[in-house]
Amino acid sequence: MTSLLIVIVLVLLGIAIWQLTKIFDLTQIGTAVNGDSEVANDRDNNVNGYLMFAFLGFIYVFTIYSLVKWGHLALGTPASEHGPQYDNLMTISLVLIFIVQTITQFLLHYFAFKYRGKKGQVAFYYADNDKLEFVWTIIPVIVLAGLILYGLYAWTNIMFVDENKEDTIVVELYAKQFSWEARYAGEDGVLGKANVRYIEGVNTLGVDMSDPNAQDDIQSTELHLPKGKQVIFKFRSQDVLHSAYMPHFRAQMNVVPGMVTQFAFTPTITTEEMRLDPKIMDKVANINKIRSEKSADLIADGGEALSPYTFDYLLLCNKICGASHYNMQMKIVVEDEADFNKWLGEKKTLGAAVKESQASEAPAEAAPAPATEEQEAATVIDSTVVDHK
Ligand SMILES: [Cu+2]
Repeated sequence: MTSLLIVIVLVLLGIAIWQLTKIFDLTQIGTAVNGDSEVANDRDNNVNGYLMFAFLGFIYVFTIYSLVKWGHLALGTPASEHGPQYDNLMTISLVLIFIVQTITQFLLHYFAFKYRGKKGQVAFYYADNDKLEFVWTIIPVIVLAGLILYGLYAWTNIMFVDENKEDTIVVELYAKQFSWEARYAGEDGVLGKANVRYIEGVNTLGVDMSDPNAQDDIQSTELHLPKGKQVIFKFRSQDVLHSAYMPHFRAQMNVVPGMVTQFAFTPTITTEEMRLDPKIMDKVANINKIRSEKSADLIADGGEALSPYTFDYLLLCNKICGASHYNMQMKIVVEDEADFNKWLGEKKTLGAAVKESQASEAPAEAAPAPATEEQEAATVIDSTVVDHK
């Protein structure tokens, strides 16, 4: 320990002496006889001027290279009704940023080159120019105002939910560390009330079973959506802040504990149709190429080959919510309405599921009891709550 301290002291002493000699060197500026001082001369300025130009070229070339090399990683064909509008806003913003960046970077580096230091050249004093200031203020104002207005228009369009619109379905998405569950409102189109305090056994979403609207609700661990029908999502969280992210549908909404958030969209492309989309086919082929290369390595090591990947829509969590956040996802299946209805029809309603589990657990007990005081006091975070009787 002592020797380490001695070494540190010696190193610091060395740095101090080195710094002192530098200060001494600086005091000698201007007194050098041969002109070999630390002050930049014309040659240094020229080198820096041309380096500025080279850097400008580097920015342009790298931008183009990035677009060509990674451009295909963008999201691809939007699968919801509002998707194209969203993509349009994104494209307009990117094109504007691209134009402004190209021009301003050119000006910045060109002027740095043009007005590089020259021996005997003095800076020109130029106070201000009203006309010039007016132009470079008013142009960004107009462009930004236009962009913001268009953005607000698109946002209201996307976020507007016509609650009275017929032929919609209501789906609740319930987030918890680290999985999703879905609940369909059932025949009546109304979700039953819910609270974490009611979580018990098969009732994993804490639905209030004394609410008449809750009886026909249907729970699922896979999200099925009918093509061409507006889906109103209601988001709830059991524990921490999550974010429901459905990139193919250009949809994202925060999922906040203690409140219900909402988003609605109409899916326009079924899973089967999307699998035939050229961009998706390219992506799948690329992923499978990587997987087969990996499989070859695995087999060489005596392991098992990876199964080939097929495309599926996904619901992902987009807020870092804990250790397994990266794997918090749910498969989304978009299908024709008939298939969707068939799938939903085969599922048990929550009322039936709760009754069934109660019958098998405690045959003596009759109807589902509303939450008792004891249940209210139960730890809400623990979803493995079983029996409070
Ligand atoms: Cu999460």
